[in-house]
Amino acid sequence: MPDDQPLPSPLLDRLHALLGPRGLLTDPADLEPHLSDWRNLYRGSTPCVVRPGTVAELAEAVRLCAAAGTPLVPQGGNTSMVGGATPDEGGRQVVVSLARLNRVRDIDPLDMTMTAEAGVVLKAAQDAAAAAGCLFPLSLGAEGTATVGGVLSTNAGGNTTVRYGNARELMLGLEVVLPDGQVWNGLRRLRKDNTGYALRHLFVGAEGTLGFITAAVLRLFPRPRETEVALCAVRDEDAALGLFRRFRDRDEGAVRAFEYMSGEGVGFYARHIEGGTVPLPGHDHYVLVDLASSRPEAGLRALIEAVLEEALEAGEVLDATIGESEAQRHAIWRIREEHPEAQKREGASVKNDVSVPVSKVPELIRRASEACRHLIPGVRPVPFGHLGDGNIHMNLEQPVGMDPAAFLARSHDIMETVNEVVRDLGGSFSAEHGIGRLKTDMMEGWRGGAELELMRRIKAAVDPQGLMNPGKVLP
Ligand code: FAD
Ligand code: 2HG
Ligand code: ZN
Repeated sequence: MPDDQPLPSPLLDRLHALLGPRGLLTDPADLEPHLSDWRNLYRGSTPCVVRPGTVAELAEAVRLCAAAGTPLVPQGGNTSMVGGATPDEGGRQVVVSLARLNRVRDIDPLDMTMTAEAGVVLKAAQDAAAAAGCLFPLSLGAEGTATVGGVLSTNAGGNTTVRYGNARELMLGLEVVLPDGQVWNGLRRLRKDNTGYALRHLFVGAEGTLGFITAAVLRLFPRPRETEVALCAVRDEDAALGLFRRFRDRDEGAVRAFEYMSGEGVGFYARHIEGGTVPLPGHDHYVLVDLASSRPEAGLRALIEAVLEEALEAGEVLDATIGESEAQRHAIWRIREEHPEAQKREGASVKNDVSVPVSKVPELIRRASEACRHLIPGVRPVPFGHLGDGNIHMNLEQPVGMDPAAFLARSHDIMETVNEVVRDLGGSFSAEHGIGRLKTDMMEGWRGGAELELMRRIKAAVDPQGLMNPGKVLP
C-alpha cells in the first residue's frame, strides 16, 4: 500500500469485528490523548487506537495489520521523554494501547516473582508487591502513569537503580507478540536459564521496534524495615560526589537512592509546585540521600548521622535535615520528584539525559553548564538526577524573557554542546529515557559502524516488513 493512503476500510471493519467499540477507538476526541507526548515535542495523527483486552486479541489484530502492511505504534502510559510512543504525522500509523492488559497474573512471595501484564501501571505493580509483603523497587516520577510494558521497553532506570539496577535487571521472563502476530511465551521465572541467545533481553530497551511486550516476570525483594531520607545542602559538585563515596564506603548496600539537584532547580520547585516549601533554602547544590534496609535494627539513623557529621566537619555538607516521619520523608522526595513538572512550568527547556562514569559527574556538570552559557548567554543550567548511577539530566532552561520558540530552535546546538562534553568524558548521549524519535539522528555518530549495522540486521530479521514503531530508535 502506498505511504499516503489512509487505513483501508476492510481492515478497519475486521478490527472492529475483532475488538468491538471498547477495543477500537476512532472518535477524534478519544484519539486525542494518544497523539502527543508529555513534553509536547511531537503531535502525530492516527486513523484509530487499538486497545486489545487479551493477548489473543492483540495477536490477531497484529496479524491483520501485518497482512495489510499497516505500521503500529505501541503505547503504554505515554510518558516517553523522547517521543517514543507518538505516531508520526502521516496518518497511517495505528496506535496500539496496552492499557487494558492490566492484570497482575501471579505473585509468588517464595520465588520472589510477580507476573504482570504490560498495561499494569508501575504504582499498581508496587502496591501489589507490597500487599504480598514484598517490594518491587523500580521507582520514578511518572510511576502513577507509566506501565510495566513501557518501563521494560525503555529499560527505565529511575531513583533506585543505584541499588536494584535498571528495569532489565528486574526482569526474568517475557511474553511477546511478534510483528507477524505470533505469541512467544518466555514467561520463565528462573534465576539461571542459559539456553542460547537471551532473547528476552532483545525486547528490553527496544522501544517497541521489535514487538509488543504483553507480560513479564518481575523480580521482587524483601520490604525495607528501616528507611532514612535526608536533604543535604552541599558545597559544590565535588562535595556531592564525596558524600556519595562516604555513604558507599560505610555501607554500600544501604544506599537506595542518591540524587543531585541544583539550587536553580530547587528554586523552580519552590516557585511552581503547590505547597513547594524547601527546608534548606538558598543553596547552590543539594543532595537527597535515601537509605533502606530490610534487616531488623539495621542502625540506619546512626549511620546517616555519623556520615553527615563527618561531611559537615569536612566542609562538604553545609546543612542537612533528616526526615523524622513518613510525611517528612515524602516531602523531601517531592522536591526531587517534581523537578520535571517545575521545569516545564518555568518555560521552555532542552533535556539531556546523559551518563558518564560516576567519578566524572562534577566535571560533566561544570563543563556542560559553562559551554551552554557560552553558547546562549543567560541560559539557565538545571542539572539534576541520579548521581549514584552517573546519570545526570543535564537540562537547560531558556533565558528569562527569551521567546520559547527561539530557544527551542537552538535545541540541536544545545544537545550537541552537552554531548561533546559527554563524549570527552567517556559517557553516553542516552542514559535511561531511550532514543525514541528525538535522538535517532545521533545514532550514526555514537553507535555507527558494526554496532548500528548489527541492530539493523536484528530489526530486519525480527520485523522484515518494518512495521513496528517506524521512525524510532534506528535512523
Ligand atoms: P510509553 O511512553 O507509552 O512508551 C515508551 C516506549 O516504549 C515507546 O517507544 C513505546 O512504543 C514503547 N512501548 C510501550 N509499551 C510497550 C509494550 N508493551 N511493548 C512494546 N513497546 C512498548 N524514565 C526513567 O528511566 N527514569 C525516570 O526517573 C523517569 N522519570 C520520568 C518522570 C516523568 C514526570 C515523566 C513524564 C517520564 C519519566 N521517565 C523516566 C520517562 C519514561 O521512559 C518512563 O516514564 C517510562 O519508562 C515510560 O513508560 P510508559 O508506559 O509511559 O511508556
Ligand atoms: C527524572 O529523573 C526523569 O525525574 C525525568 O528521568 C528527567 O525531566 C527530566 O529531564
Ligand atoms: Zn531520571
